[in-house]
Amino acid sequence: MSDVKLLELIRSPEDLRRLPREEVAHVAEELRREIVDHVSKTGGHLASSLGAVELITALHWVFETPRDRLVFDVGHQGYAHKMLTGRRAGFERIGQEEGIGKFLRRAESPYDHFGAGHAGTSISAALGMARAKQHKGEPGFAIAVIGDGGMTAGMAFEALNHAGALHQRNLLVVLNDNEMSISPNVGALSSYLSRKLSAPMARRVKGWAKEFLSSLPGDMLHWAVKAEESIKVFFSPGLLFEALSFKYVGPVQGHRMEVLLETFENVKRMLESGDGPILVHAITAKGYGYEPAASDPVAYHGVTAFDVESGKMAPKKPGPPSYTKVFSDALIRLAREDERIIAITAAMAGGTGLDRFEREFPDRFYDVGIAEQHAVTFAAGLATEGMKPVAAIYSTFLQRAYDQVVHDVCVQNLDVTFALDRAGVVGADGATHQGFYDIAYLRTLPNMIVMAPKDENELQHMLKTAIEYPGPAAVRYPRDNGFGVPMDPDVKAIPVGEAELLRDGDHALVVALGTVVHAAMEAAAELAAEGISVAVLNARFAKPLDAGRLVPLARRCGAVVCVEEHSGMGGFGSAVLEELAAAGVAVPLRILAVPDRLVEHGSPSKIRHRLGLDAEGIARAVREVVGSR
Ligand SMILES: Cc1ncc(C[n+]2csc(CCOP(=O)(O)OP(=O)(O)O)c2C)c(N)n1
Repeated sequence: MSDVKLLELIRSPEDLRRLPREEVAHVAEELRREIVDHVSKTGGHLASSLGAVELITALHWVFETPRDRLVFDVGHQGYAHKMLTGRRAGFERIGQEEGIGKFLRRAESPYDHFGAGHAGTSISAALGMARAKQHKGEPGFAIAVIGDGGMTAGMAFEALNHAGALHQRNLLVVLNDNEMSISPNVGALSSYLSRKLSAPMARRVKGWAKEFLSSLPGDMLHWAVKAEESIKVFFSPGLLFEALSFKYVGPVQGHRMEVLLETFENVKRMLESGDGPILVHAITAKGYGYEPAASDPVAYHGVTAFDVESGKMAPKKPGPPSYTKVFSDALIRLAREDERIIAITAAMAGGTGLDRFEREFPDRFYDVGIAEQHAVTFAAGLATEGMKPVAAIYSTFLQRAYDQVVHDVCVQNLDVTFALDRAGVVGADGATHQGFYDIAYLRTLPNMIVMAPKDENELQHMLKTAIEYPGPAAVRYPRDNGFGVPMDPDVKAIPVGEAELLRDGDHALVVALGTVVHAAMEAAAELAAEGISVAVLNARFAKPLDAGRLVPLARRCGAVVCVEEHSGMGGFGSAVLEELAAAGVAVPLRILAVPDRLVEHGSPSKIRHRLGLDAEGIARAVREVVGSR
């Protein structure tokens, strides 16, 4: 067990602020040890949280939280914040039922001023708070802590632009720059911020440049001023922010507590005298202070339980491949045959399995940064030129690019494939990451087709179907391992809109979409033993529906249960209802889906059980619907 003398005294940031300055660094050390200790048992976001320990501790010590609003981008780096704000005990069950969340949530603590999970929101939210304080005439500041990855989100720039225009004097942005997103950060901004030249060296070079310039003859003055400016641009990452009307402070060493305390104290004084908005550029290292995480921050971004001594995580249990892996294998195969296929990710190369595609086709792979909106319109642009872009974006993150899907892809009927990983229950990541809305937000769009495979074998066929389909097509699949079904050696497109009758029956029809088809088959077998004969239709497509199969089956069976791992409102079951109503089929019908409330973190199987999305729940619904006739 780690040695936590000081942390025992800290129930809130007020307790931290009572400690003398020279103790603050020790608090950070204890926090770091405790984070490693806890996460080694539960899993969680390790490298990012370790990289932000000093920043968080220093901010809480210098600023008057919660009067001063601390807003974290994503919130995955905020474990030290959780520990300093009375949630140390909660780490025993982080990400599990009844435990604290992996991200920050307003419901969890009065110190969590803004919940998140998705990147790029912190500056906008903090600006709103800073502005509200100004409207209400209240003292204090709003502070956004954002990573260099988060800063690649367009929204972050929209907020900087607005804050600069407002000259928001009570706003502080802390840029936690570790040159990493989940993978190494990408983009021109990242290169611009990168500190290949250390600050002292930049100063030396600037000094040298000044001397040189002052020795030039007078008629070259104009040139000299311009040259001096361009040297500044070249060596100071601050000019970008200064152009947006922020005062730039940095770069500062983000793990040296004395440096941070002094910097934030100065910055606080500047804010008090109306000098905001200010951006502090802190240079940090992901995984800092724990060797295994520091040397492999990609692997230690999100970890399962591990051994502290060796850093080793438990080896993956042998078993069927994940849907993610099946997707990337299938895409690589298809790309070998079709040079037009281009793969796009928004900062999730590892998560979507596209890192493997990149290894084989580096020139046909794009990581655009945390920029889902751009990813979609970039794909649309590629499609106008006859390429076959595949945008692999988690169901939850595609929400951000809704208008791009509508306006840029669907309205122009462009040939873009959307591979929606993490569709359905996500488990420990909780409400912000559940993939419960994609069918609803996609099936309403003209030209779009939407499908979900019943197993990993069907996923490869669906990917081919989507890529061959000449318009927008989406395939949704879960964060899971497959069932271990045999994989067909030949990948073949499925006729668009064709469902598959897996089992015939007379008393009820279960229409299922996606991997819940397996639970539906189990339920049907169980019900057969009770004398209830159930037909199971694997819908395959949420749009277009196979009305030719669905309508006569529903009419004959006289009772229907629809099953999907998605919100019941506007989802697949709703689509079935619409179709049956249009055909004049009025039979008892139940939609088994996610109800109209948030589903927080927890184990996926328990969540599915609670929602009735397993064989037991399906059998229960069938009995009810048959009994209600
Ligand atoms: C909109 C959105 N897309 C993708 C993600 C997945 N994601 C979580 S953390 C992260 C990297 C964030 O990098 P950075 O902001 O630099 O923080 P660091 O982990 O490096 O401290 C990404 C891409 C997300 N949370 N939100």
